[in-house]
Parts: sequence; structure tokens; C-alpha cells
Amino acid sequence: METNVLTLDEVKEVLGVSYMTVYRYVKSRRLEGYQVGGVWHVSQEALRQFQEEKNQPKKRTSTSGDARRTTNYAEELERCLTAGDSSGSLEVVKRAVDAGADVERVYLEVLSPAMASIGASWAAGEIDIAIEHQASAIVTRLVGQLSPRPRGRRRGQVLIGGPTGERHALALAMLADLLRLQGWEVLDLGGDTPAASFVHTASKMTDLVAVGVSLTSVESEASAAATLTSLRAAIGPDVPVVLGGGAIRDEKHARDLGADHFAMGARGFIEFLDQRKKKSA
Ligand code: B12
Repeated sequence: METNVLTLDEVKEVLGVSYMTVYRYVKSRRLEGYQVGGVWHVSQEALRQFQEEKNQPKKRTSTSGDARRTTNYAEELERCLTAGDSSGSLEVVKRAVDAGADVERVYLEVLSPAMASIGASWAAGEIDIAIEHQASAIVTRLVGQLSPRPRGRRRGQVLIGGPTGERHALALAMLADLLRLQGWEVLDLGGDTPAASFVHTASKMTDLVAVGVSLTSVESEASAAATLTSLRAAIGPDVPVVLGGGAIRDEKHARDLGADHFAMGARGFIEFLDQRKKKSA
């Protein structure tokens, strides 16, 4: 690692806060960070600017209290997940919901940071991969329980999935729900999906607005590229193929692998779909 670049674990030590707090700072862009292969980095310069701004006296807003609360739930959830406590994990989520957090906030501010922190502990050699499997299984059940059941007319269809070898299906399950909450009809093929299955499913969808291919593990870059090539050859030019997920750095990276577009996170995908809909209206 370059000496002027820090990981979130190093930033956490400098600031004297938890990993979860640093994760929230970068996710909310209060602290400028960037991902390389799904791992967050922060430059010394960005950290210095952040520390300067943090030292400026400023008014407290009600959202800062809110933000602190979801951070607390994320930390509590991480403890329950690491201990393999599924009923405790459900309790934490229920309390977050009772305190007013909607499904989107629970996914993005409680479940995701807890999982990211578990991933960082695994990468630092602090926990065994078995804990990560256990945590993933518990969170998958929580997502099943929280999953919205949207009613009314849908805005169009979106197909999502991960290419062969890509096992991070939890990211897709959460992405699917976050899109459903915005009125999209989502067909989620899950992880490890052969290119032929993407093509088969896409060809049967009658109101397809976009296809999203998810890449979390850099190991599956080649199969993502093959999937994008197959999809591009099989579906019409008016249906964009979007690449996203933790392993995709930027638009150039996505296009180099054969995608039409890149979207940053679930919110980026939602904005992209909104714009498509507006253009076609
Ligand atoms: C859970 C997990 C696993 C589980 C997955 C279980 C499951 N059912 O999903 C298991 C244990 C199987 C696993 C395995 C591995 N993992 Co893993 N894993 C994670 C962990 C801890 C959490 C991932 C997660 O679910 N996050 C929650 C979701 C909701 O967040 P998200 O991924 O950011 O997804 C959001 C956005 O990215 C976006 N999005 C996702 N897809 C798409 C697609 C489009 C089109 C768009 C627009 C947006 C979008 O929307 C999502 C919802 O908000 C991460 C840590 C991390 N920092 O992410 C490591 C992590 C992703 N894993 C990693 C690694 C290295 C591995 C293994 C190689 C480990 C190993 N040696 O065995 C294997 C590889 C498996 C494979 N071939 O795919 C690395 C990846 C590094 C890299 N970029 O390659 C990470 C970052 C850990 C780390 N810190 O090093 N893993």
C-alpha cells in the first residue's frame, strides 16, 4: 500500500473511533474515500481536510442524532452476527425499525456496514471465514423478513444477477429490494449465474428497462466480461447493460469489461433508472 493512502482500519486508529463510524463517514462522503477492488482507501490529504472540518464548531442537526443511532444499531448487529446470535440480530433490526428507520436505511445504514465491518475483520485476520458465512446466512434471513411486498403498477422490469463464480448473492438480494421499493419489478437471478441464463431470462421479459450485472469479487471479472458480451449480443440496443458492485471502480472500468454503463451503488442505479424512464416518457 502507498504510504500516503490509508485503509479504514488505519483511519479508525488515527481518529479514535470505531470502524463503523469511519465507514459511515466515507459512505456519506463526509470523508473522501475511494474503493479499489471493493476495499476503501483514504488519502492522507483527505483525512487532514476532514480533521480540519471536524474541528470547526458547527450547529447540530436532528439528522446527526439519527445517523449516530443507525451507527449504534450497526455496531450492535455486528456483535450479534459475530456471535452467531440470529434472534439477537432480529431484535436489533426490529428496534431500528421501531425507532423509525425504513427498509432502505436498515439495509444501507445497519445491515451493509455491519457486513462490511465483518469483511474487514476477516481481511485483517481477526475472524475466521466461518463467522462471515454464519453472518451472511443470518443477514440473508433478515432480508427475507424485511423484503417489501410492493403493490400497484410497476414502472418496468429490471433483471439483475451475478456472473459465474460470483458468490456474493446477498448484495443482489438487497439491491433487488431497494429497486422494488422504488416501484421497479425486479427479477434477481442471484449469484453464480451462467451467461446463458441471463440471456434466456432477458429474452422472455416484455418490459425490460435495464439489466444489472453485479461484481463484488475481482476474481470473477473474466466471467462478468463474458456475460456482458453475451447479453450485448442477445438483447436490443435500447436495453442498457449496467455493471456495478463493490469490485467496480468507475465508468471506465465498467466499460472496459463490456458494460454500457456503470452505476455507483443501489442509489446510483435508482438514479440511472429514473433518468431512463424520464427520457422514454
Ligand atoms: C458476505 C461476504 C462474503 C460471503 C457471501 C455470502 C452471500 N450469500 O452473499 C462469502 C463468505 C461466500 C464470501 C466469499 C468470498 N469473499 Co466475500 N465478502 C463478504 C462481505 C463481508 C460482505 C458482502 C455483502 O454482502 N455486503 C452487503 C451488500 C449489501 O453491500 P454491497 O456488496 O456493497 O452491495 C451493494 C452495492 O455494491 C450495490 N450493488 C451490488 N451489485 C450491484 C450491481 C449493479 C449493477 C449496481 C448498479 C449496484 C450494485 O448494491 C448493493 C446494495 O446496496 C464483503 C465485505 C465488503 N466490504 O463488502 C466481503 C468481500 C466482498 N469478499 C471478499 C473476498 C476476497 C471473498 C473471497 C474471495 C474469500 C475467499 N478467499 O474465499 C470469496 C469469493 C467468493 C466469490 N467467488 O464470489 C473481498 C472482495 C475483494 C475483491 N474486490 O475482490 C471483500 C471486500 C472482503 C475484503 N475486505 O477483502 N464473501
